[in-house]
Amino acid sequence: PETTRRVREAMSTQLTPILSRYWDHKNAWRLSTYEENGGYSALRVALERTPEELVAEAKDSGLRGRGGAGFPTGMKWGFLPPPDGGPRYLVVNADESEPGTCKDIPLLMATPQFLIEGMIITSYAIGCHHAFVYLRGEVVHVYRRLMQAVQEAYAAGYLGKNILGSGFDLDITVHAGAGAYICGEETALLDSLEGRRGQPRLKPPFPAVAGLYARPTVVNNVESIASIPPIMGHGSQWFTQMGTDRSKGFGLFSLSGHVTNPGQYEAPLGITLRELLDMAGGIRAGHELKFWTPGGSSTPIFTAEHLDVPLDFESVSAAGSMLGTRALQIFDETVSVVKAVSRWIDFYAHESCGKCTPCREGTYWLKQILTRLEAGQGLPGDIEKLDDVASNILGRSFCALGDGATSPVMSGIQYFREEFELAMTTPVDVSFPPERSTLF
Ligand code: L3W
Ligand code: SF4
Repeated sequence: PETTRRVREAMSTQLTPILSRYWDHKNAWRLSTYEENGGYSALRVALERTPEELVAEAKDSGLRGRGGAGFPTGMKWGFLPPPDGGPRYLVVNADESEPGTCKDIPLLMATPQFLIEGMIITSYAIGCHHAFVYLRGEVVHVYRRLMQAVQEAYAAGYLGKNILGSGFDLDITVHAGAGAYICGEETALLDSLEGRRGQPRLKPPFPAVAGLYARPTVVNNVESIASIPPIMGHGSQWFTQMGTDRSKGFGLFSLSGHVTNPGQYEAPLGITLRELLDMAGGIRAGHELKFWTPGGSSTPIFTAEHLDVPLDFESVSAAGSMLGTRALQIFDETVSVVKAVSRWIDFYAHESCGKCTPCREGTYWLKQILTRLEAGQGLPGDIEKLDDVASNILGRSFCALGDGATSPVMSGIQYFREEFELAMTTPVDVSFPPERSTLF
């Protein structure tokens, strides 16, 4: 009830939308539009404060990383060791690749100046003079848009030397990767940015201590950094009015699949799928919800019984999944769970970087078994073997990709075991009523 009350209050007082407030304006992405809507006023205020005050403000806001793990942003900034005269870096993770996740790229296309202003404030707070954006390699249009936005910010004096006469200098480099899901893992991202093959590093040391070029580095998600200007502009108390006790503020929820109006919906954390579906026109006409992911395919699936779970970090975990990136992929009754899980496992097997055995071998074993089941040619014990292989990947992999790959398999069997049993002997396309899926 407390969660619901806070969410409703924040929505009724129209605090949200914030980041997506003028996405539909003509030329929303231009610097002039951003300034007309109050852009860069937070930077002016921030530059008059001390870096320590800004780190404290970020901590007080309770902002937690919007890239999936939910680690407290201000705490991460506070982990940097004291300045030693050498460089320290901010790296923005824009390698958005988690299946179903589509919030950072729309944000970068529509209002990239939120990110740039957030990067300047964050860099000033942590003592960084060269910040990087690591962008997913496939999205050339986003790269162009971001480069234009960075150039506009330089021309207006928001980047470069002596920003707004403050004496603070900052350069931003935008780097496009080569299109590998693993490069969204922060240490693989850093290796890739340094020009190496993108594979995860052993942690610790965490990037805060030894990151880019072995220097102290803050790695934050696009949406986390884009949330900094509103927080610094309005103050941490404003931010904490939204959300729940331990999951403060607002976020972008991406609804895709069998929903009437798919898209990005900005709302306070703690909103439920039922409420989001109200905003998005419901499940497509004539159909009903069967299963959904709360945070992308790396998070265990939910079913219709989870429609009222508050979408905050704690409540989603308590219900057996993860909030992740708030990528809500919605599937109606026409979708075969076996087939959906099989497609996701194809993805993980393809994207496994190969560094550790459980994930490199295990994802292929999962793929082989699921391919047999899809064809109705299961071998005795295949369902148990799926569960066993997944259990042996989980907790034994070098990074979160391996663990994530087990989520759809284990949760799929947990909620829809009878579909896996039917697929042992009958091909999915034949066995699966009432009609062939439109999605897969
Ligand atoms: C200093 C310590 N820093 C932790 C930092 C750490 C990192 C952050 C979170 O995985 C999840 C994953 C996906 N001193 C620290 C410290 N840190 N302890 O905190 O770290 P961690 O290890 O909890 O998570 P991670 O490796 O960042 C991210 C899930 O998100 N996910 C998202 C996927 C999203 C994409 C995308 O397309 N955007 O790939 C979905 O569920 O499974 O569990 O910065 O350094 N003592
Ligand atoms: Fe690479 Fe997978 Fe191991 Fe991560 S879990 S290091 S992606 S092989």
